[in-house]
Parts: sequence; C-alpha cells; structure tokens
Amino acid sequence: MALKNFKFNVIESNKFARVGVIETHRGNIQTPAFMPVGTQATVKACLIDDVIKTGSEIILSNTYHLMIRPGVDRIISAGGLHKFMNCKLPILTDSGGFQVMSLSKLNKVDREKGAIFNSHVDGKKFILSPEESIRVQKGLDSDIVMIMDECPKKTTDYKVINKSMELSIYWAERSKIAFGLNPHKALFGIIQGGLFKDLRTKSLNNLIKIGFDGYAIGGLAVGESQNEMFSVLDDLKNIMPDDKPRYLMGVGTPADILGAVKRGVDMFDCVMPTRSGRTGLAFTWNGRVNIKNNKYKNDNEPLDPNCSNLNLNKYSKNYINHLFNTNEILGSTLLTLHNINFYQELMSSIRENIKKGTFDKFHDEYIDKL
Ligand code: PRF
Repeated sequence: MALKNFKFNVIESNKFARVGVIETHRGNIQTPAFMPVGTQATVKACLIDDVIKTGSEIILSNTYHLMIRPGVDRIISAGGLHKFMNCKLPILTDSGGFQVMSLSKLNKVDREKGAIFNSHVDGKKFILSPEESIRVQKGLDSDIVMIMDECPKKTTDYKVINKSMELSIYWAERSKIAFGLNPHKALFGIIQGGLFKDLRTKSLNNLIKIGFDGYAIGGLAVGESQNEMFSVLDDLKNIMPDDKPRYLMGVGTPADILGAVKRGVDMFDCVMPTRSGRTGLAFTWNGRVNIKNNKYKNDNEPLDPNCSNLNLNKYSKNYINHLFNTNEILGSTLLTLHNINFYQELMSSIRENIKKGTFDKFHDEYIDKL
C-alpha cells in the first residue's frame, strides 16, 4: 500500500501567526510545533514514550552525529531510525551542515566535494556532500529531510555571508536532485543570508525556484540579539510562501518562540529545555527556576501544581534540589520531562490563543515574563 503523502494546511491565522497541521504517514503534527532534540537517537535522559506523553508530535535528530556513531549502515540494518530508537513519532533530521561547522575539526569546505572534516569523537576523516547527507537521511528513513547548507559563524562581513549563501543555494539544488521523488517524505530548503535583507530575499527566491516542501530559516540564534533575529523574521514574513511550513532552526527561549510565532513561524527545535533540564534550570509559567538554589530546600511544592501529566506534580522542589545536589540521574530525567512538558504547554496555549483570536494579548502578557 502506498504511504500517505506529506501535506501542510493552515487552519487559522491571527495576523501573521498561524495554526496548521502537517500530515505525515507517521502521524499529524499540529503547528506551531516544538520538536524536542534527539541528537544521538535519544532525547537525553527520557523514555520516548514519556516524551510522547508531553504532547510532542515530532522529534529532531542529527545526520552528523549518527553518521559518525553508530554509522548509517547499522541503523539501516536495524530497520531505520524509528525502529532503532523505538520511536513512532515522525522524525526531522538536520543535514549536518550546521553541526560540521560548530562541532567538528573542519578541514575544508569544497564547493564540489562538500565539507571535509574530522569527527569530534576520534578525529576520523569524513566528507559530507549534499548527496551524502541526503543518502544518510534517507537511510535513517527521516520524515522531514533538510538540505545540506553552510551556516557561517556570526559575522557582519557581507562578502563572506553572500558567498556562503550562494554555496547553500548550489547545495540546495544538488540536495533536491539527490532527494528525487518521495511524496511521503518532505525536503525542506534552508534560507541563509545573515542579517542582510537583500541576501535573505535572494536566498529565499532561489529556494522557491527550486521548490521545497517547507522553508527553514537558518543562520539565526548564532550570537545576534533577539531584536536582530526578529528583524530578519519581519522581512521574511511578507515573502515566505503561505502554503508551506516555516521552520526556525535551533530556536529558542519561550520568548523567542512567542516573537517568532507572531512573525509567522510554524516549527521550532532547541536543546534548551533538554540541556537546561540536565543542568538544573526549569522553565515555568512564572519564569525560570534554578532548582539548585538553596531556597528550594524547604519548598515542598511541585514546580507546577497544575501539571498532572506524567505525575510530575508529585515531585517537590525540595526533592529535585536534593537529586541535583547528589548528582542523582533521576533529577535530569524529571527536569527534562518537566521542561519538554512546559514547552508543549506553551505551544498548545499559543495554538489555542491563535484559534480564539487572542494571540497578541497572550504574546504581550508573556513575552517579558518567560
Ligand atoms: N543550518 C542547519 N541547521 C541548523 C542551523 C542552520 O543554519 C541553525 C542555526 N541556528 C541551527 N541548526 N542545517
């Protein structure tokens, strides 16, 4: 039987903010959506079934890490990434472009060959071309495949950003050819161009000409201010296709997400809830809580008394403070699940408020608080 095709529909808009549904053959994803990060085929410290109970409908994983360890062949032999990690949710995989730049000992970027780098694990040499990135992502059986791009380090040098954006367009063309016809999967283009409006516009227009199932905004959250990031989104919101999902890569704080949704973004991923969960930082509707702080030693209230999900309200701040002080791994698990659960509550409140036409009020109430 043919697999269900990838589809996206906007259901309701409130100015630029929109609610939609992405349909995949592995299930639907309500947007605006937050994707927990499962870099090494695991959302760190969590059982995948618990991640699903937070309301997560898709997770993100990484080509770069999985091609290094355990290698794509081992995942193919396991029947694909979903079977390998026992995940029934759809999975989006990043292409490796960004991680090569940020993690590896990068040797060289060659227009034809791709990124030539040494693994951050054992120094082994790899060559990641657009074609190889797509081959690996197909081997993983990813549901949303990202094109191979180059994400330059933060710089204001127009020439450097321009060259990198042009390279990303060339790699986008090659990624599209390598992807071929796969109607039950999606291939997303990635807009680059730093903080320059003309380069962002040119990047998007070229990607639209090639034609993608969704458009991601890359090259942000790399050290610029929130205002600078919002200003790029302000320019893009008027020119991005309305009928395709828009994904802001690697973003962000709850406030970043609120501001980006206001500017038309549909999808997000970020290590913040999971990484912070492992280091003792909790996100709540009243702002951030550093659970290691001594003041929680006498606080027998849960982080969120209204959270009945996963029994997280059965654990007090006093107890979680103790778990962190004694380096007990349950502390990481509880706080990571709490944070993912909070992010999913945020996303579902965003969707509800867009549907009710009250998103602006909700945005203004929480943008400085979260
Ligand atoms: N490109 C890719 N992945 C990414 C980024 C990018 O620019 C970012 C930037 N925030 C995060 N993840 N391929």
